[in-house]
Formats: sequence, structure tokens, C-alpha cells
Amino acid sequence: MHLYPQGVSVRPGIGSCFIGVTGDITALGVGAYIESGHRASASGDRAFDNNSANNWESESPGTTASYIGWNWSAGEDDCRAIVRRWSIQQAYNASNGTKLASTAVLEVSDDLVDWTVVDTRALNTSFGEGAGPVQTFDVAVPVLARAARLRPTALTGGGSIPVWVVAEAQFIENIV
Ligand SMILES: [Ca+2]
Ligand SMILES: [Ca+2]
Repeated sequence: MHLYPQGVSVRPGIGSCFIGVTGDITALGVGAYIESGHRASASGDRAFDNNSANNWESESPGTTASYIGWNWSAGEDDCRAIVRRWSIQQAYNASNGTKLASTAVLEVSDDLVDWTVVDTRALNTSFGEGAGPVQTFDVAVPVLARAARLRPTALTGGGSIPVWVVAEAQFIENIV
């Protein structure tokens, strides 16, 4: 007979990584970034380099299929994570030199083919030059998965074709 101590958190699922990590679980040496594409000199690593002074910029033109994310099962890694919280900094729909509002969708996947929407948030784009605020959101019903990504629900543009710009993205496992 085994007795289990009270108050010990038992995670659902098998192969969950980052147990006990309450912060950012991107760029911890496990997995790799994923992206739909990028403009020249604005590759996906820029969304995860903890430097808000540089940005990932989607392929041009960007679409609602444009995304930036993280795969915890890339290469020889085989991890799954529960993204309970995520943050984004300085994300906007860029068009013709203007920062337009955007809405981000958080999706997770176990096979990087079928994606499930787990959160949708309108982003604050009312900032001027320089780094915008870090916006952090909780996921109401977190799902264990191998990968997570963020993409815009719409991209609009005036005089030039739109791109989606993200200075920093973080996927956070929070057991609190
Ligand atoms: Ca980070
Ligand atoms: Ca950056």
C-alpha cells in the first residue's frame, strides 16, 4: 500500500516536461522555434531572445496563417508542455509605417499538423516608439501538447502589404 502526501501536484498526461517551472519555458535548451516564414533579417529566434529591441516579422505579406511558436519535440527532444500562461511584447499589425491593432490566437498541437485554439486575446497596440508593454494572459483550459504557436486573427493594410511583428513571445508553465 502506498500513501501519497497531501498537496502534491500530480500532472495529467505522460511526458510532461518543465515540472515545477513557473516561468518562461521557451529557449531553455529544449526544442526550437517554429514560424510560418519571416521577412529578411527578422527570423523567428528574435521572438525568443529576451531582447525587446529586435522583432520577428512575418513573411510579407502576412496572413492569418502567419505564426511564431515553439516545438518542444524538435530534433532529439521529445517533450510536451502545458502552456498555462503566455506573454507577448510589442506585437502589432505593421502596414505602411503604422502600428495597427491585432488579435492573437494561441494554438497547441501534438503533431504540428492539427492545431487547437486555446486562447484568443485582443492586444494593446496603443504604444509609440520603442518597446511596448509585456502583455500576459492565462489560459483557461490548458492542454498538454508538443508545440504552441501564436498567429493573428486578421491582418489589414493600407498603402503597403501587412506583416505581423512580435518583439518577444513567451510560453509559460505556471503550476501556481
Ligand atoms: Ca523569453
Ligand atoms: Ca526580440
